[in-house]
Amino acid sequence: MSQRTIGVTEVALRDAHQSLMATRMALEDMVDACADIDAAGYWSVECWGGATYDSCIRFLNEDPWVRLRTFRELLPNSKLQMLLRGQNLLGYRHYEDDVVRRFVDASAENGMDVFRVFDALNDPRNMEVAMKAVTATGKHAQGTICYTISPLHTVEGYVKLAGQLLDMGAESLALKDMAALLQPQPAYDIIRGIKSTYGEDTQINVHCHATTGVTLVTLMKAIEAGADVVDTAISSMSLGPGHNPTESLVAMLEGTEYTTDLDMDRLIKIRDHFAKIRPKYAAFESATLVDTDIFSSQIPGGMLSNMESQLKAQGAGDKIKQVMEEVPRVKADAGHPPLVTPSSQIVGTQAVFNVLMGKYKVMTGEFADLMLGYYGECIGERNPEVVEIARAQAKKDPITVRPADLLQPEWNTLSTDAAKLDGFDGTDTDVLTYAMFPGVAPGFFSTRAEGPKNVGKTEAQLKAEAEAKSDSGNAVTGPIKYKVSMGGRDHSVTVERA
Ligand code: PYR
Repeated sequence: MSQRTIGVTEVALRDAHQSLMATRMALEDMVDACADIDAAGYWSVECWGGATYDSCIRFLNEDPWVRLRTFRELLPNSKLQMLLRGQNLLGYRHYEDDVVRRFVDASAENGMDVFRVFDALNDPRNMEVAMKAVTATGKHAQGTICYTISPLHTVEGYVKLAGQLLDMGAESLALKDMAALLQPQPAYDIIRGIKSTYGEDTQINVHCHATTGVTLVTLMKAIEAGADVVDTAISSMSLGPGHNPTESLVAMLEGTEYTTDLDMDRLIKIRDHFAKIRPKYAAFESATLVDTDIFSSQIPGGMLSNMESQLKAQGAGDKIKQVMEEVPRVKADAGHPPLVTPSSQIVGTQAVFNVLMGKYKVMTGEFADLMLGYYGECIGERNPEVVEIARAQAKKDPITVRPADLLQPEWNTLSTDAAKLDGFDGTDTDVLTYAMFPGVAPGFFSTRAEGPKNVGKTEAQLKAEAEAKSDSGNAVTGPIKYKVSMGGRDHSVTVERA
């Protein structure tokens, strides 16, 4: 039987720890796995972008560019892959085009190969500059379709979006299912639709999270429909709000017309490495394993835990169910955007405000911007009444132009402001760090010389905890009976904890 080889992107070094442990994994906990990852036969290794940049400077005192260069050095035979939020780069607002181009150029120069470019609203105008910049560097520009479900989202709509991404020069397409909403049949239909419309050689990469429990089957159907590459995480870094296990994919394809080029001996070594590392970060893990409520609430796992902590901070932990019901309503008012950074935070926070303070009584600045078009266009019309409230609160008019068209050149000002900061190293990459995180960068620059901080537990701490646990396992918890002999007579005494 001739077999088609399915490429695999390993996400352990980026999205797996972003989804499972709040992006806290330090570089030093990844380096020892790199030789095996490099030799395992992956199509690409996702290792940078998404929330890792923010986490590096905010929590880990790590220079993200050093992280990228280290991966480049340790993974010489691999294509390095990143997740880029289109015009938002790795931050949460739109940047002016020159800043976008400089960021892409610097990433390519520092070793990035595959740029998965997405926009939270699926607005192609917010991806175009980044995609063209990637193509200009000669690197791989991957255009992304963020998958969501709503009365307006159809297979035909996704196929049309794929065409727009191909027209702007996408070398491949990613079907990105960040909330594990992509069921097997729609995956099959979308991929067949794209391949039959634009050619069977249109490369499609499929990214699914595992949270709803259905998506290993989705990957199988996607492969049957012609998907070329799928994303998985090594088993010790998989499942829950994360991704499907790499070794399970390999096993699933046995006896079929499909195979992978992966070397199982290497996979086992990678698995064993992360099995040792993962417990260090247990404090950051969410308890979610499988959650099928996501099909109705559409709230991805990461967003749910954010909302829970927002509510608890307001002493309203009991309101979570109301908020979960409010999210789809707010999403509909906003024109049905997919829920992914930053739209997930914007919609989620507004839903919390609506439940706590009354419907749109208080609107966040970001939600007002979303309603007024400052993040781009959504598939659906925005609720005109809510647009009016946004206009009144934000004192701004709605726009229909590409949001970045309204921005003035900002590189010179950013460079001048960054140069005033203690610890600024004079590089363009430091200016980019300041551009994306002006609130966090000054603190990071001033402490950078102290070196990276590992926020996971040490091996000694884990050992002490395990010992304490096994001691408490031996400890007696229930009442104990003693035989006491007094004056030649035996008495039975029961001693119980007070
Ligand atoms: C991010 O933007 O960080 C995602 O993982 C979607």
